[in-house]
Amino acid sequence: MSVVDRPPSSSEYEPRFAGGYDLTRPEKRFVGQHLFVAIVALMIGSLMGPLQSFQFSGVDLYPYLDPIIKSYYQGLTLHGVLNALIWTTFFIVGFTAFTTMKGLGRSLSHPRLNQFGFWTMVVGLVMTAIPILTNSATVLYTFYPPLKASWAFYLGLTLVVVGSWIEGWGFFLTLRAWRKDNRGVRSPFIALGGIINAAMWQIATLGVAVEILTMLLPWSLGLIDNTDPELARTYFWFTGHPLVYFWLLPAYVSWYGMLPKQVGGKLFSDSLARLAFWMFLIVSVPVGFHHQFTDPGVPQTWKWIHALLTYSVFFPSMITAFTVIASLEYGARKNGGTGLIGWIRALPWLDPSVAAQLLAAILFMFGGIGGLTNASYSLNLVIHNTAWVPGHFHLTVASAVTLSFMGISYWLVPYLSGRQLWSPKTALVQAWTWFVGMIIFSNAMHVLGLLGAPRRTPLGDATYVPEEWNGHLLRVSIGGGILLVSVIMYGVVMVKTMRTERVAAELVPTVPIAEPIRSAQLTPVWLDTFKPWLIAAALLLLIAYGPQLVDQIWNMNLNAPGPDSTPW
Ligand code: HAS
Repeated sequence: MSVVDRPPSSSEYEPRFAGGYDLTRPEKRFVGQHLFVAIVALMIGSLMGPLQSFQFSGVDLYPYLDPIIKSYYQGLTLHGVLNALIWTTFFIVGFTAFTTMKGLGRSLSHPRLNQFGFWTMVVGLVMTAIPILTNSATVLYTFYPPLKASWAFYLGLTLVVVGSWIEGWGFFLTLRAWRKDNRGVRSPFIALGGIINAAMWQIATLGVAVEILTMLLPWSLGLIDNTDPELARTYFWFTGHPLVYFWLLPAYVSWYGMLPKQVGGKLFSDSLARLAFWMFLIVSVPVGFHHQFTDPGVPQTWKWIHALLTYSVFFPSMITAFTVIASLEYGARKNGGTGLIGWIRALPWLDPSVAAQLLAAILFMFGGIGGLTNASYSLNLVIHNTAWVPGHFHLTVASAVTLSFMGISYWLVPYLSGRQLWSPKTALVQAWTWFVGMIIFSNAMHVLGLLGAPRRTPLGDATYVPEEWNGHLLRVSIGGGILLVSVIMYGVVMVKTMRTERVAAELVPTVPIAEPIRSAQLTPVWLDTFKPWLIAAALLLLIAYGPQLVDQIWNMNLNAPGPDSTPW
């Protein structure tokens, strides 16, 4: 049997990669700082998740956490903010700094600007965390008014966003400098993909920036007495839906631009990869009303337009499914894989980084199908505000994204730290336990949603629940328990990796960068140019949001006072 006939065993695990520019020690440290904050946030936030899931089957551990965590909702806020907002944002910005430098083969053009952005994010994180921990910001990660938080929570989140903008400017300036020196050359995909995501983020976060600065911050400071919950929700979902693609696109950078190399193949189509990213830039934002199908203040026509646009954001994911699977198949067949689907076995399943990302993508197929269900107005009326919705987003942000980021960190952390991954076998088991735990958890949540169980509710406290819920509530707890074990394993692998001795440079994993099958130079120029796509994004946004925003702002109804005061 030749070496290519079988996947490598976990002891042979060694990520494959292209050479090129090696980041300097300070640059590696800078990226590593982002990852450090991200992983610490994930670990703390993730401890809260299983507590909620145990609560569902009546095992209430919250009283044991008093006085740190006083209620289910404080725990849920910590879970949502740390996992959905902080782990993701810090990992994404750090990873984008990495792909910008590695992809363009040069240092950041304005490193001080990026450092300033990073520390702004850190200060924002601390400001956000203090009121959550002191129970003065128990408003969940969507912070809808009239729930009111301390002003520090809103200001802190604003700083996290502003810091990520500043880092984004650093990435644009670096790309601009690279383009000046490389006229006529197509921008390397991994750098461009990350920077398109940063551009989309700058547009997307305008909604939440206006919401906080014009409404929530002055309100929490006592400068205005009331808010308009409907307008606040419109601003929030202007940002809230593209937020999910801000989470997803870095995983796509890896699936398109790195994973094919890890499986021994090439990127099937550079053009399709770029097309998918540009499509996300234009259609990610004007879909927010699909979160507001049941809001009385939004006319049906606008809900219909946004539902239609939501189906258009489905296409770049279908392009991704096609191109990534084709790239994987190309690699697997090169490794001796045969058969219509038999080639799947020839993928290097024992490489924990590859396995984590493949499992993440498989779960995403189901998360995507659930997303399309949500987007249908009629079906949404059945599942809105039920346990189905957390079922959906645990397959997407907590699987497609989080499990991919874990997989990426299995080569990235060793590369940055100059060490080897500690116990690839444990890392492999971690990826599989996440996969199994998430299937049990999410499936139970989806079913509970269809049976009418509400989301964001400590169901274990109900004195009566329909009998048919009971088995599923238990499955939620079992899934949550497996996920807890898995996240602890992830933490152990990361800590132990950082505690191993540094190894000689040639033993350190290098960066997997996939070459396209057909030279990127043959990709049309319009797939490498920001201008037409930014204009299209602005126009579509104006059409899809302009009239409704003008109407809602014009008829602003500041009628929700919220609680009298906040503790500080
Ligand atoms: Fe969603 C609610 C619609 C995608 C996250 N979503 C949420 C919430 C979150 C979230 C957090 O229309 C809750 C917000 C809250 O707290 O209220 N979502 C969609 C649609 C998509 C979608 C149409 N969502 C995501 C992603 C998320 C995310 C991605 C995070 C990262 N979502 C909704 C709607 C709601 C909603 C409504 C509101 C519900 C309500 O009423 O409250 C689409 O983008 C999905 C398209 C994706 C696909 C899957 C393509 C598959 C791929 C994998 C290929 C496989 C490979 C593996 C490569 C069609 C690309 C091969 C493996 C081998 C071994 C060969």
